[in-house]
Amino acid sequence: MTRVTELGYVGLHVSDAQAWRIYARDCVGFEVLDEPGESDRFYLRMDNWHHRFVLHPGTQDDLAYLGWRVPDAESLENMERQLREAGIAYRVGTSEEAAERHVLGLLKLHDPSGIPTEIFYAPRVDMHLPFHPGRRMHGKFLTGEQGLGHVLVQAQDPAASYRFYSLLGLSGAVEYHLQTPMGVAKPIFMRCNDRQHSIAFGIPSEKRLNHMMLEYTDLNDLGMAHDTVRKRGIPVALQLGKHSNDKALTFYSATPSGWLMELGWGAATAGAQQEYHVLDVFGHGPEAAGLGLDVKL
Ligand code: MBD
Ligand code: FE
Repeated sequence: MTRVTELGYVGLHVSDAQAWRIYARDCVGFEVLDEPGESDRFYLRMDNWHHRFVLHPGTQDDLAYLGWRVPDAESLENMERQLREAGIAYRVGTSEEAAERHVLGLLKLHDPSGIPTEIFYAPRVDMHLPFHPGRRMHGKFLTGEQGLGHVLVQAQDPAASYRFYSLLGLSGAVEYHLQTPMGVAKPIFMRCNDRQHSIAFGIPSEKRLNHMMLEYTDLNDLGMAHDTVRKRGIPVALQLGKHSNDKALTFYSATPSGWLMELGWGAATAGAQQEYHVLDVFGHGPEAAGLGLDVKL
């Protein structure tokens, strides 16, 4: 079986590009990149990849696409066969579409909730343009073989999403039973490398994207992000706390698009055996309600 190896890139529709540029630089530490002749979009960098995020300014505020990496052209062909045999509709991206994403090849399809999904190989890595953070940083973003982070997305039918992402080569299970205003949620967490999870779903969400998680290698960078978010009065949905599954110290604050950014540090790598939890280790106390994560952690 061919498996995706990481969540490699993410596209976002954003309605307030200027707010995003400021937030990305000052709060998170992203490098903002503008390419000549591409006034309809801009990029966010976290490492030496050409980009990890593409922001498409417009009227919406939601996920535009998720990009999952496979090692090489042969793996992409094998993935194609895997999708065909499972009866999943997909399209081979044209060379123009590959160039648009700065990759050498890709497939385009949709997950069962309609989330545009791309499977690609060979991202452009700009070794001549080493990552230059938008604000001072003590360390780096934890990417590499663990991909850019994780997303919690909408799943109208979690069992169907589980089957879909399993077909892409991710594995996982229900890892929490959580109290929500709408009853007990049983979110599923799925992985494709050492990162404890690259995608999760099963918490009711209005937007395609509930939150995005990025991880710093140095606790001081999480502290600086937290200070900046607090100084600017950005709403915090869940205060600093430590998750029981990935053991990461994180907090969740609102992005200029309304969905949440989970910034973290210190996650453990994925264990071999499944377990589930009903509460977190400590913290993650609720603060600003109505941002999509009114769960008791
Ligand atoms: C996570 O990253 C998360 O977002 C939730 C809700 C629970 C455990 C880990
Ligand atoms: Fe998360």
